[in-house]
Amino acid sequence: MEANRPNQTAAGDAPGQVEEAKKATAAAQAAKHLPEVRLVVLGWRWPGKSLTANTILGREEFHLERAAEFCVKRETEVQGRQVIVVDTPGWFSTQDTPPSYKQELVRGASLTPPGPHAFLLVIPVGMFTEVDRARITEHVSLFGERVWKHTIVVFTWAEVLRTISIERYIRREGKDLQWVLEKCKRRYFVINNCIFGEHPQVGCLMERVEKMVAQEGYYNPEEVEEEKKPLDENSNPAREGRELGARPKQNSGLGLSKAMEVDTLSN
Ligand SMILES: Nc1nc2c(ncn2[C@@H]2O[C@H](COP(=O)(O)OP(=O)(O)O)[C@@H](O)[C@H]2O)c(=O)[nH]1
Ligand SMILES: [Mg+2]
Repeated sequence: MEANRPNQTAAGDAPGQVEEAKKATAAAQAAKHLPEVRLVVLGWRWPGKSLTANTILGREEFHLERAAEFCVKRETEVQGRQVIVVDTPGWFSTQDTPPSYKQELVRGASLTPPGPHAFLLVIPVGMFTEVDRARITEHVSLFGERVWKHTIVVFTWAEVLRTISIERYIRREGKDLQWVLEKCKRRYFVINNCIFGEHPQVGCLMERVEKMVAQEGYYNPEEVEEEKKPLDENSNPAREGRELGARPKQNSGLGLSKAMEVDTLSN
């Protein structure tokens, strides 16, 4: 199985792509070996966020538990770099995420000052639906639109692909998954969570992060908060009225049926 396959999209079909490829090459050359790499792991529940975080750290630092409620930060030295990983509780695949969980998710980005170098959006290889795309958009957007510039999709459960290449899987899976990848400028990485300890895949992932940082810098949560402020202030006068208007909806049949939904695995 080819488990470790950093994004190498074919370039050269269109002038735009050539430019992109040139920029990527320049960034790769300029990419600096970061002495410290700060990562936040995102995704819905159970696709392998905690296990991926363990694979990266090369140690069993994070518990594999379905009911995680809080972000957990761990760090260790990996191949000459100090790597800090924040594991997040994740969102429910189909059920509404309670506001407290969303707050906790956002808090994850502030645990690695001055801000994460990368968000790793963990997606298990398998069926990817329109709902998955909507849930990802909803939750990733909690970090502001600019978060996409700092996000790499990390595919887990890649062993199920057997002989199918990841590129073919992405093509076959269709527009929803492709949309997510486009949002991340087609940055993706296939991790093999069956391999533990010394292995080139972690170094390759770190290089992918360094390349992205050379292109995009790191994610600064304070800047995002600043961006949000004027909106919050402007929306204050209307807030009370809107909340009142929204109240009956919370008791509607739809709200109830959603509240009764159980979290189901997406694949
Ligand atoms: N075979 C296989 N199992 C995985 C992989 N990633 C995660 N798992 C398993 O899936 C389950 C959920 O993983 P976990 O990391 O706790 O998911 P989280 O809720 O996203 O943190 C655990 O039993 C893991 O051992 C993978 O890439 N391959
Ligand atoms: Mg977990």
